[in-house]
Amino acid sequence: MKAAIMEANHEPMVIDEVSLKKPGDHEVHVKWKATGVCHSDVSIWEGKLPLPPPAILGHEGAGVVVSAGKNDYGLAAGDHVIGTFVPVCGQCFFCQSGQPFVCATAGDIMFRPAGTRSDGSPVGGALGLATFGEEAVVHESSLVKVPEEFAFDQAALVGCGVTTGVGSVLNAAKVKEGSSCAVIGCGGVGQAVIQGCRIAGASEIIAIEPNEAKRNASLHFGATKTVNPSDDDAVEAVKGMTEGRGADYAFEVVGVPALQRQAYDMTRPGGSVVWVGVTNYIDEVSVPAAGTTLENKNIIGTIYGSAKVREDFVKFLNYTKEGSLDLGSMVSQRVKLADINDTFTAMLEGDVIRSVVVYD
Ligand code: CXF
Ligand code: ZN
Repeated sequence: MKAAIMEANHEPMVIDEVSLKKPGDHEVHVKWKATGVCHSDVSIWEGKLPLPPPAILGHEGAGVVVSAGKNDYGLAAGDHVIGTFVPVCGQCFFCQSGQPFVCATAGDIMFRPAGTRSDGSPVGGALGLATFGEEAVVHESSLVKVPEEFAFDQAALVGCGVTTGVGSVLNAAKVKEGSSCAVIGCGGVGQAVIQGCRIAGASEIIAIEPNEAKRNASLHFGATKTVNPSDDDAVEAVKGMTEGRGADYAFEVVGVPALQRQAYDMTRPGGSVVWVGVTNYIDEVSVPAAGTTLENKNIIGTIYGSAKVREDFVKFLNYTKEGSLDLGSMVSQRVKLADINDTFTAMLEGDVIRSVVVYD
């Protein structure tokens, strides 16, 4: 099968043949039908998130099971699946405590080798999924079976951006109806946060984003007001839109410490600051210690929308059927695998919400 291989950080990925082993027990051979290109793929490519080359990136995929070894989920040829970039073993302390998004097996499975090249050398794979290859042999914990009725390009987005964004609102922050929400960063995940706030019934949704096209898109997804942080001080702007108090909830969806602090500063006393974006590993952020206690500010970190993916993937797909979640408009462009490097350029230039690679 063909795959886009990152041979070195910052270098264009190359399309090459990769052979997969046969699925053993607890493994599943998947033919990906579509994969989103997520900003975390770019972060891995830039060396900001650890994954040594050579490796097949991609972790936002939906596809069809080709064959399966003996497995605990009854997965069999023909099943439609979405990859979960945090595997869910169902057995560990965290899975059993209702927090599968920090499953103890994640570290092992996320760095599984993906396959071998024609010279016999091994190639790694991102987050146990390697969706920038046409096919993959993955661990059973990395897949969620979904109904066949959903389009693959939209189902793929549920594998990362949609679940991260919508889940951070509904599962982590538990946004209340009628509340005010500020969202810093309106890429794919940010727009999903905005949609989540709309679904939760927030009455004010303030989108903070320097890119004009993304600000305009945010209005389509549910933002009630926008702020261009290149023109205006975002903290003052949000306070001005919330009777001077600050927002009930502020989401940081970029992964920059200074913006995490801004989210803190634009949150009202008693409100919740939600850190969705992932910073570089070595970054730290400081907030007022006494102020946090005295103003009763809640700082919430959330990974993967704090989702129970085996329930939430289907729940979010059903929102699209009911019309409350618009996934179609999140797909900015559909491309072939050969165009993968262009999707990185487009993302770095800030022009797209989501590029989706569609496989034959
Ligand atoms: C990230 C979170 C950090 C590890 C890689 C995946 N989430 C979404 O892209
Ligand atoms: Zn992602």
